[in-house]
Amino acid sequence: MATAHVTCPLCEATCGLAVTLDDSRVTGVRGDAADVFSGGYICPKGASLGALHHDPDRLRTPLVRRDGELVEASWDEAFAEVARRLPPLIAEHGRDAVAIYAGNPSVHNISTALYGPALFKAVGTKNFYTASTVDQLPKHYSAGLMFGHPLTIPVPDLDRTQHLLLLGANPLVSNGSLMTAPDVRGRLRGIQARGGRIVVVDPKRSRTAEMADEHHAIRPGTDALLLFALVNVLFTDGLVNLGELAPHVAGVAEVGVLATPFTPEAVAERTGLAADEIRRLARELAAAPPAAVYGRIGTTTQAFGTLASWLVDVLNVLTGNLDRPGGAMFPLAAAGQPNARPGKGRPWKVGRWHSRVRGLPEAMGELPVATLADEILTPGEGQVRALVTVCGNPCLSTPNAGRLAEALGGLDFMVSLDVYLNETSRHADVILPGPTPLERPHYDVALYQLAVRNVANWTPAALESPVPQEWRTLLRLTGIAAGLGDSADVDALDGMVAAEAARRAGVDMSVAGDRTGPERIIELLLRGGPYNLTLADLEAAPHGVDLGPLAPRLPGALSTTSGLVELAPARIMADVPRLAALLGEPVDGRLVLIGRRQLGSNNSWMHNLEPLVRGQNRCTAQLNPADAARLGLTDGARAVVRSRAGKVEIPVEVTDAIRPGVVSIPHGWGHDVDGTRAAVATAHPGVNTNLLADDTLLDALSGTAVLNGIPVDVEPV
Ligand SMILES: Nc1nc2c(c(=O)[nH]1)N[C@H]1C(S)=C(S)[C@@H](COP(=O)(O)OP(=O)(O)OC[C@H]3O[C@@H](n4cnc5c(=O)[nH]c(N)nc54)[C@H](O)[C@@H]3O)O[C@H]1N2
Ligand SMILES: Nc1nc2c(c(=O)[nH]1)N[C@H]1C(S)=C(S)[C@@H](COP(=O)(O)OP(=O)(O)OC[C@H]3O[C@@H](n4cnc5c(=O)[nH]c(N)nc54)[C@H](O)[C@@H]3O)O[C@H]1N2
Ligand code: SF4
Ligand SMILES: [Mo]
Repeated sequence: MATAHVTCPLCEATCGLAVTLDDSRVTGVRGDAADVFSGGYICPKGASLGALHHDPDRLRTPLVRRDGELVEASWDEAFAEVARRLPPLIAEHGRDAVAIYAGNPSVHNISTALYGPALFKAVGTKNFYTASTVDQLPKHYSAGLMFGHPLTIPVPDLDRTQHLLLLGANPLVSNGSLMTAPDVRGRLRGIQARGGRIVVVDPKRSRTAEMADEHHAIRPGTDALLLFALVNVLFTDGLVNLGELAPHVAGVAEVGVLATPFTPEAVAERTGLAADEIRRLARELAAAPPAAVYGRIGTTTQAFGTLASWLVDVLNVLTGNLDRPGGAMFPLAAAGQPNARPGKGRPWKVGRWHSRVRGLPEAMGELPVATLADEILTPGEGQVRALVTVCGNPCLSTPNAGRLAEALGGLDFMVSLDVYLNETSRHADVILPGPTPLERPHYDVALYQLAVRNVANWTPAALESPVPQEWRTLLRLTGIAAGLGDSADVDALDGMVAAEAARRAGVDMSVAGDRTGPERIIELLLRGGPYNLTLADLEAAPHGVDLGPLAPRLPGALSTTSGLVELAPARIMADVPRLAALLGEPVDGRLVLIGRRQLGSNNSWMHNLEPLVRGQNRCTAQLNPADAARLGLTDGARAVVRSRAGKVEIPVEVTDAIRPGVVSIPHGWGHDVDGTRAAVATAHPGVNTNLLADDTLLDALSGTAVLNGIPVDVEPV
């Protein structure tokens, strides 16, 4: 029996787990009590790492389509097939004819995080899409314009704050997002134990709302109005107090002018919150030393996602809470953090190109995934004819999923890097699987940049992998896309990726000695990082290295041209009239659809693990008793839910936890399609809520899909 100490790569919390192994069998997974960050915390998903590792349906060989069927093939055959089909397609139709979609796990996977960019660059397409445009892009957008870099995102200093105003997030279930914080429940209890308050704004009395001191059931999609009203009160009541931030901030007066029409009275009906409650929330926020405002997916995937994301940090600034202990602070990760060295003052640019069909602007090098189907289905110069998916399941996770499935069915060629034959990869001509989390090394390059405490933890692979590490697969594809054929020298390409990493980190390649692959890159990033750490230091610390609580970082973390926090960026100000226009409009009574997460789900892809799906069907439409009665629906009855984009049939769950006027359906379900290989998931299919999500509804600035606040009609089947 051996015990491996690993960092769980499944969600953003980065828990340390102790995995017991009997040869290559996983016999147990526990929280690692000695982990410097998570201290023994574990959730049901982490506990299922063994089930994931041993899942008989997980792919262990490539699949290649022959005569219409996906059949097992050798790695050489699979790469040969890509080399036979992709380069001629690029030669004939150009690089933009190949689209790429990178999904959520590509951020949690060291291979795709470090080597994905090489492939994306070699393909060189403008049709680059990721899950960010169904997720957090509005936050990158507002942070990029306010602080100078889209990854300069402040996180609530959970362990020291005395007042947390949390909107559109349910970290007790999601375990935190854009806020890496293992054991959120423990950390929130800590706030209450030291006499602080937690205020939750959510159309649903979520688990987080249940433990909070106060819950406000807002009408979906109206957070920007509420936040603006809080700003309005700070100005009218003379509560704006930047404190030590004052010399570092521009645009305060402009924000005050913009906030004028958004009085508590003006937003009360639409938000569903009483004006005097809104006033009280603003006053209590201003009075609490220190406080943090935090918004997540309920505030980003909505029609005013960027405005809401911006206003969250406007409030943090106006109350003097940005960059102070207990407020909203900037982490300083040990490796790979672009803002670790004082800013270069190059303004962050958006809208450098636009999508062909709908003219939607690029941000962070990507286009809104809500328009991927348009680009595939609309003929003409520049039409997308091939697709590469990397750790993504857009057929379940992106809006108007029915139309996307139709589009994928008509592609000339598709490659999926995926560990399952699922709703998306079933459309591929070649599927290339990767190792399980236990068969690969891990270092969380992305998420330590968003952690509520500065930590670093290296995980070596616990088990040998029967399939190539995905960085090698990515580099073989990079070779094909770069015109080097299917047997390019992977080690030479690895050297080129490392050289680029060394250049960016400002260190000499030789400091990494004879290391190769991700180990070499992490070594380079650590050596170029702010703590003078080496990979050997981390190898000697299997439970992680604690680098201390977050420390103030202004003005050094800023990279705006002015060197200041830009509180009133022109692009964002230009979108305020769209929000103000709502103030004059009557509120209609139509039901709106929102989403929710569940402890045992990981977006769309861990439903093939028996321990996570057993028990009652969790894919239900939650309705308030008043709405259910009006519609003639009872608990357990089947309903038809219809939107502009599509319809689904789904069992109803009547609960007073949900606000009247709102329907909640979780995403990631809908495993009832042909041609997949996932017996357990197929037996627990649920329905695909993204058949309802409307691909024409976007946050105007960032192009992020509206997944919360979709107008729907509900009736009994
Ligand atoms: N309606 C609605 N839709 C939503 C959301 C919502 O709240 N409501 N949330 C959105 C959000 S926040 C997100 S992040 C997206 C997620 O959207 P996606 O990223 O498209 O979906 P996932 O379900 O995370 O799919 C991950 C895929 O990666 C594969 N995979 C897992 N691990 C590995 C690996 O190590 N290597 C490889 N090669 N593949 C792997 C899985 O088999 C699966 O196919 O969904 C979004 N969609
Ligand atoms: N167990 C589990 N954990 C996960 C995931 C998972 O699928 N399962 N997915 C991971 C991913 S990819 C992400 S991005 C994170 C997301 O992490 P969170 O942002 O915490 O996501 P949710 O748990 O969906 O919580 C969103 C909350 O927003 C509320 N909401 C909906 N619409 C609105 C609105 O208009 N305004 C307000 N104020 N609230 C609204 C919903 O009712 C819900 O309670 O979770 C991650 N963690
Ligand atoms: S909370 Fe996230 S990181 Fe922690 S065990 Fe669960 S899935 Fe893994
Ligand atoms: Mo996400």
